[in-house]
Amino acid sequence: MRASLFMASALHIHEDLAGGNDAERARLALVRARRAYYENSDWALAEAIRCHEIALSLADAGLCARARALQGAISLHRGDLRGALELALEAERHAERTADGAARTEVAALKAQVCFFTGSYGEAVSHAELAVSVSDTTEDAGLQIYARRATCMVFANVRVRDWPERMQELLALTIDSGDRWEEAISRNDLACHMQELGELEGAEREINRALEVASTITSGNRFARAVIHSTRADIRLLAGRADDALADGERSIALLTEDASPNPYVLAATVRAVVQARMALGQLDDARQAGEGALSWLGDRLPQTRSLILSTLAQALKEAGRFEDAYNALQRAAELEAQAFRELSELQLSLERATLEIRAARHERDALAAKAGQLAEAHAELERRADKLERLQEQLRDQADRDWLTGLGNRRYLARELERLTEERLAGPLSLAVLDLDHFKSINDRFGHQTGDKVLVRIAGLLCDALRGSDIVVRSGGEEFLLLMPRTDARAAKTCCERIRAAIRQEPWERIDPRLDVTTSVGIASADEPSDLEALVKLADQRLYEAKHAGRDRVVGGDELAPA
Ligand code: GH3
Ligand code: MG
Ligand code: MG
Repeated sequence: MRASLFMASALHIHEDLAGGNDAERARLALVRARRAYYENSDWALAEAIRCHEIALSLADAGLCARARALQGAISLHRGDLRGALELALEAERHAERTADGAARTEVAALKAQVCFFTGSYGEAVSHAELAVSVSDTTEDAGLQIYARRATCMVFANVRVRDWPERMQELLALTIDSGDRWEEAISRNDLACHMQELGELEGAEREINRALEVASTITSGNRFARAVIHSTRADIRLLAGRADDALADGERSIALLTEDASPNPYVLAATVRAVVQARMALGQLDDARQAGEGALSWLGDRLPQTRSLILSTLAQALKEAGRFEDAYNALQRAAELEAQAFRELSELQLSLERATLEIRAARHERDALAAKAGQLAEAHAELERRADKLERLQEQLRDQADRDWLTGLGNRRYLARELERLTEERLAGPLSLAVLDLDHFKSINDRFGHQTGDKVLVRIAGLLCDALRGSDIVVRSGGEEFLLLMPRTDARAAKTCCERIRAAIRQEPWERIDPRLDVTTSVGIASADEPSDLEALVKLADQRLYEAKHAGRDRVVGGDELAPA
């Protein structure tokens, strides 16, 4: 009946998976399997394996980690600690490569349990805390409950200070979420806690509520009921109600063994309760039979659990006066303890070795990342410096191209501009004027060199004001300037230069000195399609010379292309 019910739900899931995104569907399937594995571990295991294959084909590290973690949890549930450990380590390696909160939670929860079972309690608690805190960074209430459920037994057994509060918190979460299976198990855990505190009445009340809640679940409650009956058997044993305890224990065993691979920890604890109950009832042979039955069922698995059953049996035999049998049972128990110890040490060693390897890999990865960061920083610094150098170079070039007194371009600048204009082969006419102040030597002589400088600065200002943006003006020598006027024919150049000559003549020089007068001579050379700019400069120079000879304060040239 139950098997067919689960098969139906499995089919249902497969139908769901028919459309939509593969990874998303696998994640959904994993969540369902995670919820169901206590009650139907065969189906959940098959789902986990299937999802792992999908994860591999999608190369999805987060999904790989989750599928392996679920397989590990199921292995643990079935008592296969070694298998669980290997799966946990594989899952952890996958989880290293992902920020997936669910994957990190599930892997940490599994590692907490594995560490606990192998006796690494400190590690167990830190993984458990990690699982809970990572689950809390997600919005997933189911995951938060899962993290707490899986780590509950770690906190409780290690006896962390706040474990009773943690248990209450988990119960409240399960009630909020409306998940009755989880609520029933939480009440069971609470009842265990009360029993340990010796509050047997409260424990009985809580365990009865747990059973009530579990009974209302319509699909998949066999394991939950088995656990609850097992707990109630212990409570009733302590309360001196051996009859009731025996009934609960037998009920629990019947429910557990309906499963082909029952949880051996729960089974062994229940067998122990049954043995003790039968002893209390004076049914020594039945007690012994129950114990031996469980031992043969366990075979060579779980030596520690078998040792527990044997020491319970030894107690019973001793009380019955069968000292030799009691001694033999204790002897076997001691051997099993030693074997369990060896196995655990070996597992602990491989766990620690793997943890070290993972840490080393993480360290290496961090070191690489740090190195990459340093390189990027150095690279950025180099770029910043290169930029600065370039700016500096620009400034220097600019300074080298400029006349310090007037701020105009200098000869170097002129040479570059001439070269550029030659290369660009500008279409249209071009005019060039050479301008030289008249009798400047005598200005210096009469008014002083500083006044001469002021005149030069003012002349530069006048020239800039008179020219267009596309014109170029440079100070080509002491009191000599050169004007380059692209797309300007001779006539326009002449007009412009006459305007400049007049502006210089009319400038209120008395502002510098009341007796000061400044005039200028200009030579112009123009060409329609200039090819030899050097020749044009030479021609303008010649005309300047002519202007000087003709009496100064005049413009010569600018007639080449003038209309007749
Ligand atoms: P001309 O009309 O024939 O051009 O006569 P000029 O006196 O202007 O020509 P000349 O070449 O004999 O003298 C130019 C003078 O310009 C000589 C030099 O002292 C002066 N001079 C050159 N550079 C500067 C400068 O930066 N500042 C000052 N104050 N004077 C300068
Ligand atoms: Mg001169
Ligand atoms: Mg001069």
